[in-house]
Amino acid sequence: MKTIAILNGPNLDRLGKREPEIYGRATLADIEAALRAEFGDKVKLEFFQSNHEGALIDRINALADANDAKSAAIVINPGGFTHTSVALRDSLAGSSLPVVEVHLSNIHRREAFRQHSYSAGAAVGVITGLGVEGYFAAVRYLLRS
Ligand code: DHK
Repeated sequence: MKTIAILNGPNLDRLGKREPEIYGRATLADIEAALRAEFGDKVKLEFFQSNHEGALIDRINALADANDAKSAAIVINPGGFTHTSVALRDSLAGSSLPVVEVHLSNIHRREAFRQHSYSAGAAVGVITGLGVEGYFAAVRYLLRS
């Protein structure tokens, strides 16, 4: 069975409480439960959230060392690291795994500093602004590809 790692970056541990008018009211636990209910019988889902850049990179690198592109894929919402982290981008690009980047909000409708993503260049595609549905669409795509 294929493994899809759902990685979430800084401050996404506070989903549901943090600026709900932007990020919605669903918590990360709600999202995990809904994804497991929908896809749990089709794919091995692994969830990981960290507020630390290095911890996310360690997780991506471990996933890459343990798998190839046929057996694993990544869905990542890098949070604020989207707009700052060359190191995270390098880790994703170097993993050789298919990556879909997800943002709950539409980063292109927001502040100018959010409109550039370092990590997007390492992704097959980016889903931005569809809220929780973005995670579902990403997993669905990776399952079919
Ligand atoms: C989440 C964050 O934490 C922000 O730093 C990004 C992204 C947008 C989101 O929309 O999910 O700029």
